[in-house]
Amino acid sequence: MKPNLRSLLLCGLLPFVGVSARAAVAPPAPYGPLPTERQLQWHALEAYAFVHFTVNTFTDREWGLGDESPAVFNPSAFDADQIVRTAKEGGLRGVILTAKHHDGFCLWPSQYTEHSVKNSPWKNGRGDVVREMADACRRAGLAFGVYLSPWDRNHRDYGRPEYLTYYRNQLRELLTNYGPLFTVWFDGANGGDGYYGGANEKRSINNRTYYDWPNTWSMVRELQPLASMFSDAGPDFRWVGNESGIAGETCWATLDMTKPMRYPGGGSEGLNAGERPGTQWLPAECDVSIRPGWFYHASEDTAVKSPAQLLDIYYKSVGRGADLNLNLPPDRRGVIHENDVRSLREFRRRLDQTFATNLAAGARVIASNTRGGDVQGEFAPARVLDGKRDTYWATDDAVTAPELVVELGAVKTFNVVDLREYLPLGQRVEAFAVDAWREGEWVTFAQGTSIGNRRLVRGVCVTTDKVRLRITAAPVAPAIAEFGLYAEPESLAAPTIARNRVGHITLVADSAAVTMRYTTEGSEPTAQSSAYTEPLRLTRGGVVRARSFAADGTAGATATLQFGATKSRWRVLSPTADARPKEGPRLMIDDSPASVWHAPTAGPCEVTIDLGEALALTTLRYLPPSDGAPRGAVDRYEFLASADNKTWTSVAAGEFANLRANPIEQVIPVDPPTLMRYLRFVAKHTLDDAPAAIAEIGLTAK
Ligand code: FUL
Repeated sequence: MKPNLRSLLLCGLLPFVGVSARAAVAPPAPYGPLPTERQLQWHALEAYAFVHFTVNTFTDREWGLGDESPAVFNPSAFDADQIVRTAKEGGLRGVILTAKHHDGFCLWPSQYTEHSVKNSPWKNGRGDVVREMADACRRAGLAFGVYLSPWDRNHRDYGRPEYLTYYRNQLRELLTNYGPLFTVWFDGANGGDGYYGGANEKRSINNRTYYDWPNTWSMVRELQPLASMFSDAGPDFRWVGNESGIAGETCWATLDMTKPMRYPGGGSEGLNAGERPGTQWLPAECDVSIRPGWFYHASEDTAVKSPAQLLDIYYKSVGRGADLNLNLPPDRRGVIHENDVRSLREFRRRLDQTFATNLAAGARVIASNTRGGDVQGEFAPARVLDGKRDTYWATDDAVTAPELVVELGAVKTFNVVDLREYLPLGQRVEAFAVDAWREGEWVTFAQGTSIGNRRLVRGVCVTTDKVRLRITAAPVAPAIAEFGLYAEPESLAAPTIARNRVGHITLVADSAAVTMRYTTEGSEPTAQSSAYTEPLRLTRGGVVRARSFAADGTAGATATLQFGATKSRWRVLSPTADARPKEGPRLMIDDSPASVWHAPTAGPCEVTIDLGEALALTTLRYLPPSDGAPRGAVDRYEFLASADNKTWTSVAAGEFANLRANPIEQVIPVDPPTLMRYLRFVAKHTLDDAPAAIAEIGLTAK
């Protein structure tokens, strides 16, 4: 029987009349910087979609130059409902559309420029992608937001004060004509050169001062008070410092805004982990594309992230207290490609299965301390199991390292722990551990640091009937809103695909009891695909997709490996090895992304490679250094080909875009395939004017 006020009085435990065990206990005082109402709404979304769509979709670029004709924008079957439905079925709660990317082309008929959908053949110039997407979101019950690139490579006034008036006029159109926006996304990229109304020159601006952000932000506040604004440094949520979707293992929702680089475009230092205690609540957003690039490229149809990769990203973004902004780029039809739809659907199915049942629901929770001693009251331990993020268990002010024992009532098996703090009181917990009761003692199976909006710890399966949460470091009494235990559905692991230097590919499964089946043309392996019996010999590059099938026909997850032609017969003819043997030119063809060749001096440089045989090239590849600081990454290039190492023909030339934020392998399709024996790569310019750096040069051939 639970003790009530009367029994306590009778036992003499409450010695004097007038003191009530149910007397209201004050909540804990807030700690550190606190979220605004607007930010709390943003946190509640957790995951939403980015939609990158513009002329780049039709020119096969990542950054348009600004000189594209509006005539190239002509989706054959644009379907806003399909795009929004795909996002919704993927569990994403909003959509942010690139209303204008760096190329300056506007997806709505802005009255301030001719460079928009009104001059494209799509819907005879009467179309409005922003309107259709906003309406589709409303119909589907998803939040809608816009990306309006500050950098505009089309506009003649870019770099001058007049451009700001233009930018704000456009922003006003978006803020006033398309209903409520949940976010306005301000990109920090400012690359320099562009078309600029025909000037074709480099324009440098001072990121800190040029845009006069405070006045633009106040316009957004006035016209869309609930919209949260993104930039590298807020004002409402911050960049996570990479475009791979991964927040720091420790990720604070706070940042020190007194540091001099805290302005949009001011650099990524400190953004991945945040800063504690910080001066402002400025949580991280993990923006990442479901494909290698932000815009649709047919050449990436086989490089769509797998459900397993998407899950990993989810656990490392949403599961570390950040929001996930997952890019789904429409293709040239104007819909999300079947491969992306399939992957996203399976990702969601697995997440839904995992989080359908909280295995701790209905458990008995016993805390080492409860605020005011009232274990049934407002701050009761059981609040962590009520499924509400606005109720919480709290302790007395002096108790900063409490424990919570969760008696499950039966033996259960799980591999995911889910925690939330009560955000209106600030980010309070600095470290925690979770133990399982096993054979008469506590065994720690999960540990972590920051919690914030949500912390998911995903590990090996644990089987027990009793779990203990320990707050191991906190400057003040914790306020824990939710606690959950979940089991991911079991599935056959994807085979491991490996390739050796001469191009032999092996598949390895977790268990001998399965049959591995594979494809080499990009399609999903099915029960009819070839069974793996011996190493595959694919020396010209391509894609292998493999999947395990159990005896009963159940299929597991698919593994995908993209690779270029083998380089075992290649030789770098020039430059010849210099005085730095360890840093020799062979590093650019050693198939090791981590070893990078750096040119000895700054300025343009050329490398010539003998491929050992004539090959019919289908793609050319450049991998920049990808170790965080892409020093020397080549941003303007040319590839030339020769049959005899004497007469050279240019095969491809242009810009490698967005390498600072997303230093991934650059793949250039060669169409029609070109036969060549010798390959020359010219590094015409680097991002930072440092000597050119090449991690790998590669290709695929027919
Ligand atoms: C970057 C841009 O330069 C990319 O093109 C993309 O829009 C990404 C989300 O932000 O800074």
